[in-house]
Amino acid sequence: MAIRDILVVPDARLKTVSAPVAVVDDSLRALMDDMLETMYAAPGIGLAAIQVGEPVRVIVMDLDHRDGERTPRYFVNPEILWASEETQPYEEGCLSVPDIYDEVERPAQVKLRYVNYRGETIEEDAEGIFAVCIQHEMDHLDGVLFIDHLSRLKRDRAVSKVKKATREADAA
Ligand code: K2U
Ligand code: ZN
Repeated sequence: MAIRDILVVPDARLKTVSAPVAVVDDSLRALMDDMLETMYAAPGIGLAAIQVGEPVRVIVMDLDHRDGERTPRYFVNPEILWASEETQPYEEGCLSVPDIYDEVERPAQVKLRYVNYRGETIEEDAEGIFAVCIQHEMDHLDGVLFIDHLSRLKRDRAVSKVKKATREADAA
């Protein structure tokens, strides 16, 4: 397993619409293992493959990895089959938009279909932080960042702030 670099705005690759996965094989499982190690090291609770530069429809997640207890989740070719009309606000962040947080409104419940680590097709309901995180990650698979749901002014300010922080870090 390896920790990979996480792409940061304004990297244009983050706008990629990722391609569906043809088969869940050992090569894909190795990528998912690297994604998980990268996510735990960040730290984060979710990560999409494009965030490590791999334009495939794969997400990893671990919503509650406290005290060393790890419960990794794997979502290949995830689809939303149904979304509630009811929405919920959540203060989101993103490993590709570091140190920027803002409120995003998303459907409170969603019904998912995806393929898991063993290649099995699963249907599952999500609510709460699980619903927030899976929708945030699925946006990544379509080249959409949480700041794209904000006003243009807020989005532009966020990108400028990250670019400034990156310049200062590179100069240090
Ligand atoms: O896509 C990512 O960058 C991973 C996010 C996932 C996430 C974003 C918003 C809301 C929930 C999950 C990172 O985990 S951001 C860090 C974080 C950690 C705990 C709770 C919220 C955000
Ligand atoms: Zn993100």
